[in-house]
Amino acid sequence: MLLRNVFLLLLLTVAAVAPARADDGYRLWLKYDRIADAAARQQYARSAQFIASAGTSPTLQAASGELQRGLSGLLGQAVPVVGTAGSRTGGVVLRVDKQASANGQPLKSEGYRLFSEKNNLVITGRTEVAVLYGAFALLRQVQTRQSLAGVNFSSNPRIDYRLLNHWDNQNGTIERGYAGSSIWQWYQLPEGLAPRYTDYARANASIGINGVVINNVNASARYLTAEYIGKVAALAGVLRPYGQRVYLSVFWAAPKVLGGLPTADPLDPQVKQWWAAKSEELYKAIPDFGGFLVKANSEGEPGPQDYNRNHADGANMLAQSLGRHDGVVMWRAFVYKAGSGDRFKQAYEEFQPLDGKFDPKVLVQVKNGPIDFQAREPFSPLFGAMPKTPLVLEVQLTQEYLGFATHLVYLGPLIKEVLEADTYAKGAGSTVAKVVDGTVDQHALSAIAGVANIGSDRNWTGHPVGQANWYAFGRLAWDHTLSSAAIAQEWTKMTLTTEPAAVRTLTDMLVKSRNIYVRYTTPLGLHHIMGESIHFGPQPWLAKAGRPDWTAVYYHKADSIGLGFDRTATGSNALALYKPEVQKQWGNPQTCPLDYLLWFHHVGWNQRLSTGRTLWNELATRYYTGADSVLWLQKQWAQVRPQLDPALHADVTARLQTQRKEALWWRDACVLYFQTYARQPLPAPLAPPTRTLAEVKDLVNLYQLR
Ligand code: GCW
Repeated sequence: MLLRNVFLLLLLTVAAVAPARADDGYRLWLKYDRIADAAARQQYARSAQFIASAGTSPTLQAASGELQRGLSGLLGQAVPVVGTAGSRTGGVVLRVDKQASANGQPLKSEGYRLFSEKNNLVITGRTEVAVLYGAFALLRQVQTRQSLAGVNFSSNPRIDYRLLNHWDNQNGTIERGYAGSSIWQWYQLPEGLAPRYTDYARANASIGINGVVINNVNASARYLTAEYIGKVAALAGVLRPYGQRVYLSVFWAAPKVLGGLPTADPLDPQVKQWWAAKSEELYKAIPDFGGFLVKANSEGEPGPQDYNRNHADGANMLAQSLGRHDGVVMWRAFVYKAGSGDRFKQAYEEFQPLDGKFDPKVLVQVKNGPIDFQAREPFSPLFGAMPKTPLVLEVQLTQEYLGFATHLVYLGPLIKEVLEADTYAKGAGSTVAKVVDGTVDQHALSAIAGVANIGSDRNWTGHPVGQANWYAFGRLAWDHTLSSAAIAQEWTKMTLTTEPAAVRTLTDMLVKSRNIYVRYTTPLGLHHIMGESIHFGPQPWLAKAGRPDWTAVYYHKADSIGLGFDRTATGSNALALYKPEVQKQWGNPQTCPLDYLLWFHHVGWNQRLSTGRTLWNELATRYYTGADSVLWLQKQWAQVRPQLDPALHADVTARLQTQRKEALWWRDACVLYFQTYARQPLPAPLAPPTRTLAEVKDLVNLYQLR
């Protein structure tokens, strides 16, 4: 017995001094490793001697459980959960208070407030989920090493529906997924509930995500079968305590495929009835079911237009099928028809005329830019042009066009750029953020969606920095006024290190990474010049594809005179879709910001730009400096090695090597190809690529071998 105790004691001592196990990234930013600085630990411990939570509901248990796990880990000592504080002080008190307010205003149902009361730290909100969010806010405070003394702050979400869209297929694959296969294990559901689901829910709750569309917008009808509804209900049961509702992407022709009806015409009474019955069935199994996401008449998907109906006919019928239930329909505006002019304009042409025709339960979901998630796009002209319709902003977290899971690209700046873009819909300051959060047009509904970058990889996102994109999306969805740099710093401290110099270096890398990517792939407003089947590589010479607007030449329009797509009045005039103030900013090639230049103008090769260089020289310079900036990223990353987990550090080191190789590939492909039009040498001091255009083209051919 004695021996056993000694052995146990020994084991515990070893565990206490042993270095943390290799960091496999699974814990994401919810790392609760013991704070190294003993004085800091003691300081925090004084305010966290216990957690008082009288609630026994799953949500309150999730909140107190998370606090216990987090604080115990961070402080290196057990923090007990007690029922009520009683006369105790020096602890954290969870309190659901239907009257909770902050700064004289009632909190929103998900908003929380942290404040000190009788030497306790109170986390309050009007709902349990609000308290859960507050618990995560408190942990973030400690994880980022901010003081708890005299804490007094509150936070309300600015956007109501904050959703992840999974493009996950029923067979476990993920469309545009680069981090393994789907985390949903359909064959094990509904009986088998992987612990990973709970960790996923925790991660989402920690950043305020409150809805999950679990399947691909290119949807299978199978999710609407009784069998799958049971499976989805089981998942919903895991997510519910964490404040997340499930939604389904639906296959428009489901009434035919599953219901055996001869049509899927939204105005057909039988079709209406089929959907109404299906919604009823869903709500019976999932009382808080969120609703539907629909990709219709887009990229070959069926839709109401197959029956000469329009998007509003389809969306409204579906919204009405929800009946008295509290659900919504998010109808995607990602549409483009073959052969009808500039693709830039097509979503606008189809959707803008429908403004005012949608049911109040319908939101129209618009991608951030007019084409398709390119590394940089001007904001979609639909923002600011549909005042009567709540619009969902859709951004892509999975890096389909931003280097998959091998390129280090932090998307905070991209998302912020869109949110801050001014549509001038109701005068200056009508930013996309304010259109989306409903303040410009006083909408009752507001929503934002991020296409998830999550898969079965142990670290969830493949590239460790991909986690920062999931994180940043959630933080911005909650509060779009946060700065992308502040979020990067927060994530770095919670996930990688709190050592100040390393935090500075890493934050700087993250903040600059997206512009670096743009420079070596699509500088100056080039877009859609990636490979046909290899969206991470270059193929600017691509001239033939399934449709003209899937080629690269359609977009860059290189010729002997110059480069770029003229979208002014002398060209497609897509610019006219924007408000006059925006047209003024982008309409003149002399004053158009260089980031958008080739989006709107066909510019002569020898045209002098605001940098003092000619277009050709500036283009070449950007490709070269962009590719060389990857060397800078590598150098910065090497510097922080002592502060990071060795396995994680080595992982990113290898990915950066791939990134450098692929940046050179982009540089050489684009410079050599565009040079055949510019017909001039590279400006000094740039040295010509050591490979020929034919050799670079061959690289793509190899990717196309089966
Ligand atoms: O970017 C394109 C992708 C498709 C995707 C489509 C969409 C889900 O290449 O894979 O399909 O957008 O957003 O619907």
